[in-house]
Amino acid sequence: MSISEQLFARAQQLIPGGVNSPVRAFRSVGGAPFFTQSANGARLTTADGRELIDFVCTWGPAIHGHNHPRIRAAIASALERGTSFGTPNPDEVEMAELIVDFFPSIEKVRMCNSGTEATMSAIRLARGFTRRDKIIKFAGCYHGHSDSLLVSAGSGALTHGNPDSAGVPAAFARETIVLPYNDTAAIDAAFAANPGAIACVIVEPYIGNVGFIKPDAGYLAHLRQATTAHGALLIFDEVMTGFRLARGGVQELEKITPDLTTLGKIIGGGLPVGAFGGRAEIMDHLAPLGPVYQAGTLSGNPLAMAAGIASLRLLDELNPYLKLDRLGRQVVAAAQAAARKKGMPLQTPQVGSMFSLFFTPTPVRDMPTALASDAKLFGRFFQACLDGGVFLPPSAYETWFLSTAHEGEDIARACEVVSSAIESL
Ligand code: KE4
Repeated sequence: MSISEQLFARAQQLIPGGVNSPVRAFRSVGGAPFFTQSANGARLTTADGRELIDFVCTWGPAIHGHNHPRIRAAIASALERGTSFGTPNPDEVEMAELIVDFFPSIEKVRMCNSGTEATMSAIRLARGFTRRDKIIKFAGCYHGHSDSLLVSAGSGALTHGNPDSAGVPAAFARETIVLPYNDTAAIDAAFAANPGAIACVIVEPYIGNVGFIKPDAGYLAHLRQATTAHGALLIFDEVMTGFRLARGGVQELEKITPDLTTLGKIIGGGLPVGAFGGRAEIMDHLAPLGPVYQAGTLSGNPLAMAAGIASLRLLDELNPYLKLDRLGRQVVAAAQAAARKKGMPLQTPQVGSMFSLFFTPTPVRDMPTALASDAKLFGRFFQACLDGGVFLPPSAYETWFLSTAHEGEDIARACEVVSSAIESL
């Protein structure tokens, strides 16, 4: 047995499914997951010493590649001063100043420990601010695993065929209206049917959790107009896209100003983090100023703040967005060329360092068209890439990520592997 297999056997005795997050279990692509011993740049090294070019990038945080020396040094320096204080610390202020600078729509921000906490808290804040109970989300969007949002969710929930998780009381689910993405009539009808009852609309402005899906032209502007007209808050969940697709996320690319934004991943430099922010008049409803309670023992943790500050400062120094887009285009071009040679239908939606491959002739614009793609064929493609030394997200319904560290031999090698994997199907 390999070391990963031995570890997985032990893990399955003690951890449900042997993993601490379901999508890591490889259940939808087959085979057993490898265990990672270390990570550097664009590569993971498995417990058995195998090097893999990584297109998961720890699901988004590693935009500068793994174990970047500047981020490592920042954590090491912070570690000299201790790990957690339970009081405000200077880096929390610097992180807040950076987030407000990167996202002009954010006047005030609250740190927390995960994207789930960020979206759960933003929803509660929207309900407290508007004094309304219903929320709107979109089929396939994944905003973490809080009860109100685990309804028709994407990512691991969709991957494992339980987009409506067990354990969510019907009373909770009833307050969540789920609409099709990219359907303006549906949003208008929902507001008409629920006058004065909808607290907010939460959306992944570019979806990353059904695979990568872009909004139709004008769709986000329609969400903005409809929420304003009906007194509901517009929440952009930019946990994935924030800092990754542009300095100011999708709201900068699309020039749409949401009322609240949720963030995570990159702002922790790989350590546990989440954040939510928006207009001061809304944020000031949060305790200790206002009636909406929200808290966290490790919120603003000094190690996570140091890592995140280093990550954000690097973004400003490097301004990597054009390079990341070029690298993303390189991979999808290689995949399309290989598919064309085989006469195989392939959709490859891509913006910057986020993209997906859907094996389907139909352009993917929502959850149904994503589900119409051939997930079994993706599983075979995933295994062929892994055999070639390239690790993709282990699901047909996830976004691929790449980092500045992929530039050079790694991206060239990855394009070869992806192309030959498609040819082998
Ligand atoms: P976390 O609670 O996992 O930190 O963040 C939840 C979340 C919220 N919003 C968006 C847009 C997200 O993509 C996520 C988490 N993303 C998944 C990847 N599809 C995390 C991977 C996992 O669940 O293991």
